[in-house]
Amino acid sequence: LRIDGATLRLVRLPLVTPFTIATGTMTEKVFPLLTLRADGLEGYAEGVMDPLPDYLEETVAGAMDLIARVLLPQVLGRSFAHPESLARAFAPWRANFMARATVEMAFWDLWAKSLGLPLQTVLGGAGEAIDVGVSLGIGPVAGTLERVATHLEQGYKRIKLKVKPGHDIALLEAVRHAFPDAHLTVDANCCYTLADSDLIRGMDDFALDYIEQPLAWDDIHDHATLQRRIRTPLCLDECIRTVDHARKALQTDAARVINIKVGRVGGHAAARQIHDLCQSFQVPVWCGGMLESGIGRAHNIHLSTLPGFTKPGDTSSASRYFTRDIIEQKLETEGGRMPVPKGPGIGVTLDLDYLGTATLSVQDFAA
Ligand code: OSB
Ligand code: MG
Repeated sequence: LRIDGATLRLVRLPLVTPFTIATGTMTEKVFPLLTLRADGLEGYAEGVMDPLPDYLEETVAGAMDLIARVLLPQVLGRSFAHPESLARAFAPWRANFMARATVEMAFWDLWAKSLGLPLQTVLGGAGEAIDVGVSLGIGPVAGTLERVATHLEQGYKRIKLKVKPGHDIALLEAVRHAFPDAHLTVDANCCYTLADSDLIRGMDDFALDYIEQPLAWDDIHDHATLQRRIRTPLCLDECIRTVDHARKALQTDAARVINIKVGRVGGHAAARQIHDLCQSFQVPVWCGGMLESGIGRAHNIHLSTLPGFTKPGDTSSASRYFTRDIIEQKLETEGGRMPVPKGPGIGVTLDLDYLGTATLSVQDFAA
C-alpha cells in the first residue's frame, strides 16, 4: 500500500467540564489529527500528547514538528505491506512514542480499509461491544459522590477516582461507605513517592481493584518495591511506553495489571505485543484513554476487543467530554457497554463541517 498524501491538522475541542488530575486541570483538548491517503482511501489517527509535558515528556508542538518534518517524509511515497513494517521505519528514533503512534495508527486504519475489514478484525479482536468505566477527576467530595451515583446508575462497569496527596483516604472512605459494592479503582498520576508507602498501604482497606501509577512516570523499580509493601494490585500507565517496559514490570512484579493506551506505546503493533506478553504472564489489561476525540476513541474501542482486555476501559461516552465531536457517528454507551463502530477500518468518518470550526492549523503533504 503506497502512501500518496497526508494532512496534519491541529485541532481544539472545548471540554464539557474541566478535568483535574494530580498534575493539573484541562479545560480543552488540543491535539494533532493526521490523515494518510492511499488508493483513494483515508486513514485517521490523533496524537495523545498534551500541550505541556505534564503527563509524559512529549508535547503537542514537539510532536507536530516531528510528524511534519521527520516521520511523514519517511513514509510519503513509500509502500508498506503491513503496519509493522511502517513501525520499523521509526525504530531508530528515541522515545516519542505518541508521535510515532499517530502515524502508525493512521496507517492501520488505512490498511484495514484497503482490505475491506474492520480494524478489530485485523488486530485479532472480536465482539460487538466492550465494557467501559469512567475516570472521575479531582473535585469536592460531595460532588464526586453525586457523580459516582449517576455513572453507576448509567451502568458504567467501574469507577476510577483520581487522587492526590490530601485528596485520597477521606475521599475513599466517603465513596466506599456510600457504595459498598462498587468496582472502584484510583489513579494517582505519579504524585506519590515511596515515602508515602504507609498512606498507600492504607488504601488496602477499600477493596480497590487496583491502584494506578502511584509513583514516578519513569520508575518501574520503585513500583516493584511498593508492591511488596501493599496488598492491592498495582496497575502501571505512564511507566509502560514500550514492550520492554512491560516485560521489566511483569518480571519484577511491579504491575499486576497494565493500562494499555495505544497512543502512548507507539501504536497498535506495540499495544498488541504488550497485550500478548501480559496474557503469557496471566496479567489482565484494560484500555486507557486521554480524553480523545472520536478518532482516538474509535481506535481504542477496536483495540479493546482483543481477548486479554478483561477489565473495563476508560472509553466512555463522547458526550461526557464534548458537546460536539469531530466524527459523524455518536460514540455513546448503553448500560456500560460501548458498541464497536461498524465498517472497514475504525468505522467512523470525519464531520468536516465541525472539524473546520475546530481546526487551528492545516498542513498538506503530497508524495
Ligand atoms: O492517567 O489515565 C490517565 C486523562 C488524561 C491524562 C491521563 C489520564 C486520563 C484519564 C482519563 O484518566 C481517561 C479518559 O476518560 O479518556
Ligand atoms: Mg492513568
